[in-house]
Amino acid sequence: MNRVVFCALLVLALCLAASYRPVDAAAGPTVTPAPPTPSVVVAPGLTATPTAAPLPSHILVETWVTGTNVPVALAWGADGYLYHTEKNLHVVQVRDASGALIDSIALPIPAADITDIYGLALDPAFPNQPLFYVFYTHTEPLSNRVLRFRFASGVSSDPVLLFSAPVPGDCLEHNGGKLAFGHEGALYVSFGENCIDALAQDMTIPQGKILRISPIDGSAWPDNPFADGVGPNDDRIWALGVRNPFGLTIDPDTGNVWESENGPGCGDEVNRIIAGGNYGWPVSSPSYFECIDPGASYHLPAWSWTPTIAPTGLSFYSGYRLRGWHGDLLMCAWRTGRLYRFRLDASRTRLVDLQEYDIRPAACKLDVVAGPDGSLFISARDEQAIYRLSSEALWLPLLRR
Ligand SMILES: [Ca+2]
Ligand SMILES: [Ca+2]
Repeated sequence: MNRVVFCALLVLALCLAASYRPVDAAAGPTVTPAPPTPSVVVAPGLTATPTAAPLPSHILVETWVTGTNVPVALAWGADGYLYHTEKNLHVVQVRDASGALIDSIALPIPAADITDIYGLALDPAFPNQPLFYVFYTHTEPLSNRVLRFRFASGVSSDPVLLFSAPVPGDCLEHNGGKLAFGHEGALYVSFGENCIDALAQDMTIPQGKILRISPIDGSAWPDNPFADGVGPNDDRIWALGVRNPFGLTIDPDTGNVWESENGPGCGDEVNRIIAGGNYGWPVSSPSYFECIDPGASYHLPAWSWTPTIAPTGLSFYSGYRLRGWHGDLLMCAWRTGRLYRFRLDASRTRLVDLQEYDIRPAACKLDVVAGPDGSLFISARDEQAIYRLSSEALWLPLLRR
């Protein structure tokens, strides 16, 4: 083989191994990728990061709120208010359509018991049922918890502890901690492995899992895939093998569950989570080969990244204000601050295209949700801001000419 042909083949091999790859998660465990050979293992560090495109010119980016304190989770209520957690302030903030802060909801437990608040969900019947669900880290005993409480007439009340899991080591990271309601009424919880890899495959504990519980009392949802009514396996488990799932959302069209998670230096993922699915961590990632060979026995990601981008908030865009975006899956990323927009196929089970947007000077680092008017609301930590992306009327630029 002459040198030119050899180089061409090597470049082709690197490109194939390193490129973004939408993977058919629906194919499941029957897909058996060929094990990598050493000649392509160098690929992870060479993966090209696609160039982010600017937003379409008719989309306006505004700083909606400044001076926030780690707004990890955003949720619009049907009452027209935005509710968001403040990770370090131990409250749920309430903002009106102008962004003005109109209330700060203290949880009905001692503030000294709270380290951080991560996830937030509003009851499906909100505001008729003014029930809030928060995922937070409790101080003593040190544990990750899901708390339901009522907030009405300016008063928080009726705390119900739906879930509590002791922190198994000394790592208070990889908590995940996002909450989402399924169409059947179950509460889904994305729970990280608290930095202990092996826990993600341990069926007796909830770490490293997607859980599906009753929002009434926190019990396992009756038809959970591993529910048998007895121990030692945890009947609340809906899916397993996840690392640090910092995004969780439900497709409003299908009820499908989607998750984003942070990989170990490679292999950041978006997954479509199905009942009983094993998403591989850490068994699929035991070595330097982890980003090349996800293994044959696990559900492959719907999308993956190397090098990592640290995916965070994830939600579907159900609005119409951003023309052509309806039904797309949106995501933020901690490392890049870009806005990620995925298109799905007709079955809405696969991601078939990704567009990355550079929205500077704004940043999409924590969460992204659509507001009631179809605008997008995006949060970032270091910038202490919530941004709004809305669509300028298409005829306005013509008027300005
Ligand atoms: Ca059991
Ligand atoms: Ca995985």
